[in-house]
Amino acid sequence: MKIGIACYPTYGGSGAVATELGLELAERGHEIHFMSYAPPFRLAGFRERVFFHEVEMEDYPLFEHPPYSLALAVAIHQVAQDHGLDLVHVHYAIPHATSAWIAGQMFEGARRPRIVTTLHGTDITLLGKHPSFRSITRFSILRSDGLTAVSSYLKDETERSFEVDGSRIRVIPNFVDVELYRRNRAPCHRSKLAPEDEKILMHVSNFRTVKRVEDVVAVFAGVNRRIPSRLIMVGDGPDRARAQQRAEELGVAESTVFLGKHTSVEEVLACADLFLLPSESESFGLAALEAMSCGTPVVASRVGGLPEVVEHGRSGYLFPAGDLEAMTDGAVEILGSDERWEEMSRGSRRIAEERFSSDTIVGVYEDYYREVIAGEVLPAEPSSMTSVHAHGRSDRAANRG
Ligand code: GMT
Repeated sequence: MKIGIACYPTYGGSGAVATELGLELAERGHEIHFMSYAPPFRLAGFRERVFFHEVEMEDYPLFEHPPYSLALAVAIHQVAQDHGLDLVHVHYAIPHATSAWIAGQMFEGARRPRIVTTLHGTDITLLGKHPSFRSITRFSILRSDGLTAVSSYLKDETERSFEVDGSRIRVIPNFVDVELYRRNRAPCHRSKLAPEDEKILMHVSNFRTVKRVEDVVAVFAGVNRRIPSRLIMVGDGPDRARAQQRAEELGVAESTVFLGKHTSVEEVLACADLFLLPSESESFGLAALEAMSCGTPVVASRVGGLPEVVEHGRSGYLFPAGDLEAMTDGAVEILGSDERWEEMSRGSRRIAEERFSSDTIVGVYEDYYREVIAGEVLPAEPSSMTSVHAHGRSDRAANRG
């Protein structure tokens, strides 16, 4: 298949999933065309059958905010025409699903590529609900030929808040390359991150408010009072300064390292003894899965899709968001006993291998694409739109040419 992928290039889960998916699909013989305003952060080195198309935007003094959504629509239309794309897969609904729909309209009845939208999280749970985006988000996702969500939680949320018929949303969970994300990797950086007698706690994110990075520091401070340890903070974003300030206030600044953005997180995750993800909301928690694949147990919030990834008592512990005392006690329990840690580490790895391996999940995406291209997947239109639905379907049939 010839597949276009539109995603955010910045440090974040949706761009990471889009890129890993594209690269895995290229390995399987598909031709992949990434489209974004910059190369996605995990897209490095030469890969056969992989192309990147930078979305060009004219900087004109009239624009306070250049209309990226329109430029992306033009890019999708152009790349689809030039390369004969079978399908365009957009990651994160805003604005990608809308741009893809506009691009589809630009074919004016000629054969157009099918459009698949994957919902990742705040495109539904936060940003998508905002009055300035809700109607266009709903409209655009309803017009995608295929619609997926990264967890059952996110599917239910979409159904509830956007009145989308849930049976039309396919849950395809995020995945991990279990060969790349594993414990005993060479070279091992552990000795460079912490002295041998200290446990390593780690957090990876884009440091947005929803990640509660100050809680990461507070839980670490509690652990540090009881167990010699070090906190490695990977990533960057708006709340980094607050986390640094909290580390000063709690007297753990010297034991806390802010590594900044890292494109090969597998190298550092493999050194961690515990992963902390105390988020306010999390539709999946890709970073937790990547840690688990490295045999690193997780202490996280029991929110959103996290219980679908982290099994409480088997791969770590889940507690209500903000319950710092429980998180600290859970972390100390895991780190305080080698036997308990080994058990949880094995459990984490096994869950990643058995349920979330890229070998399995990428195949699920391939099958789904084939269903969408064959017209076997119904678009996610609700029954209240029946007449539009019937009209839309005949248009689509004509478009298939
Ligand atoms: O929704 C976001 O905040 C952005 C997105 C991203 O690009 O980082 O994160 C979401 O997508 C990830 C990949 O599917 C999920 O692992 C994250 O849980 C999800 N973030 C939230 O739901 C807050």
